[in-house]
Parts: sequence; C-alpha cells; structure tokens
Amino acid sequence: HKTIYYKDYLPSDYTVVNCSLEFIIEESSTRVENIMEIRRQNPSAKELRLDGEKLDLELIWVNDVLLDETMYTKEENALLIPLDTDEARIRIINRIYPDENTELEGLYRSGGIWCTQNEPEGFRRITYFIDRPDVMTKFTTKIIASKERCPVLLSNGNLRGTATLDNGKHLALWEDPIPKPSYLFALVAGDLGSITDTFTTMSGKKVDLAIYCDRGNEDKCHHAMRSLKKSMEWDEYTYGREYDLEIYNIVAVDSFNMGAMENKGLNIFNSHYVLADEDTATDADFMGIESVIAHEYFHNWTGNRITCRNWFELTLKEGLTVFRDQCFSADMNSELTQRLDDVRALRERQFVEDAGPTAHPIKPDHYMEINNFYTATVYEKGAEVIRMMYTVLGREKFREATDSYFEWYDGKAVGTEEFLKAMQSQSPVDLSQFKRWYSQERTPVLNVSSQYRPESAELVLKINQIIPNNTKNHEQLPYAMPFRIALLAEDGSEYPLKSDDVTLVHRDVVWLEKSVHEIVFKDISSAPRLSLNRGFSAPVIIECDELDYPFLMANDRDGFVRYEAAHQFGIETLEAMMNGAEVNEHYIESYGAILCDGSIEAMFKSQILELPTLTTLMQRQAVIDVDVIFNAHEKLKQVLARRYFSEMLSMLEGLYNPSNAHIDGVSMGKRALKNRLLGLLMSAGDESVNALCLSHYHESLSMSERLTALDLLENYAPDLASGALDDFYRRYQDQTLVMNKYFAVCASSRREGTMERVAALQENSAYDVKVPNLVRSLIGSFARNPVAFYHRSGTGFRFVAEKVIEIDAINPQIASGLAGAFKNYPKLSHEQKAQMGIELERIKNHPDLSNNVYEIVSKILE
Ligand code: B3K
Ligand code: ZN
Repeated sequence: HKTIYYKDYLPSDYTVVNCSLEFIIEESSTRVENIMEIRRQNPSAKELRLDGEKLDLELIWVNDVLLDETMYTKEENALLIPLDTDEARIRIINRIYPDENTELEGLYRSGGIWCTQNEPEGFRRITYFIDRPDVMTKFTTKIIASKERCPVLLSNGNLRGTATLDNGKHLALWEDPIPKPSYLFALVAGDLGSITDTFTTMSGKKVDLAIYCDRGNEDKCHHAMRSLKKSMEWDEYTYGREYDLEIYNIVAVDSFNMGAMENKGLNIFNSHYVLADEDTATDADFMGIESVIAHEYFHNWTGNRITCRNWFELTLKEGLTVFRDQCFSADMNSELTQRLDDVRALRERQFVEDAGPTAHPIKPDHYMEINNFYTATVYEKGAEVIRMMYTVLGREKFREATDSYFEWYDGKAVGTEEFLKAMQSQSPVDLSQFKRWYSQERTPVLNVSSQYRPESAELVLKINQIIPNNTKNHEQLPYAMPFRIALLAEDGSEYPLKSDDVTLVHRDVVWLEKSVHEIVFKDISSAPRLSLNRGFSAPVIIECDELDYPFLMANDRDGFVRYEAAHQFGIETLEAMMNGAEVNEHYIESYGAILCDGSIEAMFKSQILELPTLTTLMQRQAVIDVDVIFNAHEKLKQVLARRYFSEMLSMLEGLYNPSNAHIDGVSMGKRALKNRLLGLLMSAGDESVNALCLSHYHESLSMSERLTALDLLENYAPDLASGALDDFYRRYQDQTLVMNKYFAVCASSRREGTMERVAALQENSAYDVKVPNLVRSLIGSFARNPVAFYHRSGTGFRFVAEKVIEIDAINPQIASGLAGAFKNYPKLSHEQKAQMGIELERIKNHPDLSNNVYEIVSKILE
C-alpha cells in the first residue's frame, strides 16, 4: 500500500501524439490493437514506461520491428521499452476480458452492453498507455462486433465511416479531432434504443444529439434531452462556451460506479441520472438528472478542453464544474431553494467529512488510492471556494476572468494555480492568503460578537477566526474570505455599511483576512440585529449567541438567513431537549408563524420547516448518542404536530391533488410541502392520519408522494405498511431503478429488526451485489441509517464490515464508499468504540484488501 505525493510530480518523459485503436469485440474477450505515435519530451529519457493492468499482452512492435521477450520488461502493472529516439511508432496487440471485470473500470459489461469507465486510471485496463491526464492525444477508434449483438457502436468524436463485414460483423470508425487525456476515452457497443434531437450552436453549427438506453426505456429519456439542450444554451449565454463536435451522445447503463462520466462527445451515465417519468421518478430524481446532465456537459470546457495536470488537481475541474452546475440549476429553478439544497448537502456530507479522520484539503498533497478522493470535499467544498471568488469578483469580472482562463489554457493540462492567476487578474483584492483554502483542511469557525455604542452611533463587530488543527494535529493559518452581512433595523431594513477598518468588496460583503477583526460600523442609529454569512458567503461555522432567531425568521430579507435562523433555533431547541429540558415555547411559536404564513412560497416553506437532521445533531455531539437524538427529534415532531394539527391537516388537504404529477417548480414545491406536513402529522400517532397516508399512497400519481407515503407508513404505521410494500414491490419489481427505492425504504427504516430484513433482502430476486446502485440502496442506506447502524448490540457494525469485505473482492470502489460509514469511530462511546474497533481491525487485517478500503480504514483507525 504505497503513498503518492504531489511533490514527486514530474512531467511525462514521453507523450502520445496520436493513438489509433481497433477493438474486435467477441463474446468471451476483446482484442485490442493500439498504434501510438510517441514523442520524447525529456531529452535524457531512455526508457518508455507504459501503464497496463490485467492485460494479456500478445505482440509488440517498435517502428515495425516485432519485439521478442528479451527486448522489453513486463512488470505487473507496466511495460518498459528501451527507447532512445525522439519519435517512435509503437504497435501493441493485447486481449481483455470485459465479462470478468467486476470492478467496472476499463471496458466491462453492464447487462448486455459493453461500456467503459476510464477516469481516473481505467484506460490502462484496456491497453498499454501513458495513462495520466497531462498526456493529451488524438484518438481514432475502430470497433468491430457482431451486427446482431451490437447494432450500436460508439466512441468519442465524429463518426467517420461504417461498413458491413463477413460473418455477420460490422465496423464503425470514430475520430476525435481534439486531443484529450486517456481518461476521457470511451467506447460503447450493444443493442440499444435511442432518442435523437439537434442543437444549433451560437455560431450556427448543427449538433446531432442522441441518448441511448436499454430498449423499451426510450420514453424515459426526454427529460434528460431537454436538460441537455438547456445546458448547451446556458453555457453559451453564461460563459460564451460553444460545443465543439458534430455529435453529442449520452448512454445510460445500469451498472456504474458513480453518477456519470464526461467522456469527450460520449458521456456514459448511470441510468439513475437519465431515465425518468412521472410514474417512476421522484422530483429529486428529475432535479438530479437536470443537474448531472448539465455537470457532464459543462465538463466539455472545464475538464476536457482544459484538463488537470495530475490527479491532485482534481478540484480544478470538479469544484469549478459543480459550481457551474449549481448556478445552472439555480437559473433553471429557484436561486434560493437551490442554494439551500446545496448548503444543506455541503453541511451534511462535506462538513462531516472535514471533521473526521478522512479529512483532506480540496487539493490533497498525497493519496494512496485516487479513487478515494472523488469526495464531497474536492467537489462541493471545491465549488464553495470558486463561489467565494465569484462573490468577490462579481458576475461581470468573474466572466472576464473565466474568459481569460479559457483563452490562456485551452488545450492544456493545468492546475488550480493557473485558474487562480485568471481570477487574480480581475480581483479587487489580493488572493494570496485566499489560496489557503486549497491546502488546509477542516471547517473554520467564526466567533462573532458585537457591541453597540449609542453615544457615537457605532456598532463594533468582533469576528474571531477559530482555525482547527489538521488531521495530523498541526496548526493551520487563518483564511481570507468574503463575509456577507447586514445590520438590521427594527423593521428589517438594512443600515448601509460604512467602516474605515475593513475592505468592503461589495456594499454588503466584507473581506476578512485577520484572525481577529474589530470592525466599527458608523451611522447606526439604534442597536441593530446581526444578519451573518448571508447566502452562506463562506463555508464556515458561525458561533454567535446574539442572534435573534424569531426576528430573523420573520424579517430577514436574505432567504438563507431566514432558513438558517430556523435551523439554528431548531438545533438549540433539540439540544436542550436532549439535556432534559421541556420544548421551547418560543420555538414552537416561531415555527407556527412560518407554517401559517401564506406569503411564503411552498418549496421554501418546506425547507424552513425541516427539522435539523440526526446527522447534523450527531456531528455536534462530543460523544455520539443516537438514541438521545432520535428520541428528542421524535418528541419535537410530535409536539409540533399536536399543536398545529388542524392547521397542518387543512393545509395538507389544500395542497393535495392526486392527479398532479407535473414536473414544474410550483408543483414540486406543493408536493415537498405536502410531504413535509404529512411527515410531521404521522409522528402524532393518530389513526385517521395513518389512514390518510395510506390513501395518499394509493391515490397519488407522482412517485414523490407515493414514496414518502410508503416511507412514513413503514416508520409510523407498521400494520398498514406491509400491504403497501407488497403492492409497491409487485408493481415495480421489473424496474431496477424503482427497486432501488424499495430497498432504500426498507433499509432506512427506524423500526427494530431492520438489519435482519436487510440481510434477507439480499436474497431477493431484484437484488444483485454486482450492481452498485442496488448495493448503495440496500447496504448503503442501512449504513447511513443511524438508528440501525449504531444499534447497541453492535450487529450493525458487524454486518456492514462483513459487506465491506465481501464487496471489496468484487468492486473496491463501492466497498471503500461503504467503509466511510465507520468514520465516526473517534467520537463513539467507550463501549461502541470497542465494538466498531473490532470490526475495523477485522477489515484491515483481511488478506488481499484493496488499496481503496485499506486507505480509508487505516485513516479511521489512526
Ligand atoms: N468525472 C467523473 C467522476 C469519475 C469518478 C471516478 N472514480 C464524473 C464527474 O465528476 O462528472
Ligand atoms: Zn465532474
């Protein structure tokens, strides 16, 4: 288990200028012929090193001379060829076995379809190559396969020709004119259905669009196609970026390790992020498709045209592309609700990661297994770091800076330093200290207090940065960040911010750099209320005991602060209850005021009315005690439901229209609020509400409502749940994407016996341990179910440990994702820590453990 360090990075000795590939796909194996034009970049290099894993090498030629075994060296994962010329032509023939590829990296089979996944290091499982992102190559690809088995043959770029061959075979020739790293290579072959469309770019070029899927699912591709066209238009309008090939293809496959992949001109997607219709997909699914389709499309410029110098620079393309897809979704839907969803996801996943044993900077300086670094930190915190620069520069300057970035680095493999250079060229402030966001880890805390001086009409704001030590317990330095604030008068209006002590990058944004800031704001005529970190302008934790939650919930004009006040008030209330206090009456009243305020838009209301999650509360505990949290949580829901029972019920009825399954913001908002209210009401334990929930299950035409009703029945009305679960299963057992939801409901259940049910469901005919979506739905949901996973018996830990070991032998990426469930280990009680420790040691000591799982488990145990 070897560690790789950024400081050891060197440019490649050789590069591959052109690569021409020929694939002959047969039932049991695929023959690959690879002709590379190599150029030497380091004049003193004498040996060409090609990466290769699990390849059956057949023949090699250098400049048409066939090599015998004495003329090269074959290591386990590399081929070394002596080479002392500036140019050479290497020809290699090797064989691969896609059917045996359960890791789903390289060329593999999903159902009957041959497809590839090469980021970050999968191409070396297809053929020998210099498999690193700073080697950019022009690829041509010939695919030969049975016409009957594989009527569809796809690769990157533009289609240059097809032909029918003997023995029922045919071929397709693809040429990608734009040099790219090998991780963006893709191939698909199979019997697929499709829908097609066209898009005319801003300069008038016509692009053929197609989405491929299993036959019979074509009708579920239309939302994805609409999303693709909207993305193409948005990137032209917002960033001036035009698509650059004649064809854009998307293929949906069922077995995929993550969401999707941005291969040049041939995106390959987890079918979860393509297929949707009103009967089978939830509103969240529709939103997810829109954003992932956009994300992969946006990579064409941020990732593909300009790529990463090495994998330490991953956030260069991922943080930026997430930022871009978040802005796209905000523009397509609601800016506020999108922002709240993004902040919520960041805090639930990234803050937790950043506080635990696997914390790392958005630009890590070492790794064991790069696949472990496609994390919430690299992606979502990376996007927040970009967003801070956006906030500092403002929309127009940011656009000028990205124009420079595209102009300066198109066609190159670069790093975050280059991106920052482009940003600095337009920034009103010096970004040197800001760069610490790239190299430090953990979430900073801002401790804020204030003092009002009536005699001079001044408000003194004191902001203290508390910077946690890193995972190695080393001290870290204060950050620079934009901090958006307001000082509010009695009626909610904002005092203009005037101060000599701090740089205001905008009217309401102060630029913080020091570890302690004392800022005097002038002309404040009476003691103001503080409104802090508006819009979540910096990814920090705020500590301030002066916040007037009820006032902010009711009056702040910043939607984020309104939400945040309710959220923090909820946390305080729940934590007091966890310590034995009665429910805070002021909280109940403020909650009721939001609930009954008819002027609040439905989606936003459903977001404000969500109680802080178990994960949020767990994260704040010094020693995790799930039962205490869970009980307080249930109690608070019950109190709220009983207090506002009739209001909630009548609001619920007003929102319910069983036949509404429209996919628009207003309908989605109504469903979200309806589901929130039903969830609160169900906790009241009232027979009539249970019956209502069951009727919603049967009558609703949208999956969002049906699935929520099913989940609530499962948790609160077990007698009614079994019939509904059977019905759901019968109705959808042939649709694997819906079965994922079924498994997730069962595995997320808070009821006793969940582990036994999950164990039994592994035998269900709809389950398959080799399909990542199903593993994530059943085993992953269980591991994320705090009530079941942290069960006092310790059986939850044991069960997940066994699954990690079992799945590691099949697919290490999925296994290491699952192993992340153990990352609260340092924060467990003595007893639970002992239980989990045994399981972690068991995993760590397992023979033949993958690097992926080893890296995660050893960090947790450290
Ligand atoms: N770039 C891919 C992720 C590849 C993950 C490899 N383990 C998808 C994306 O971020 O768009
Ligand atoms: Zn991405």
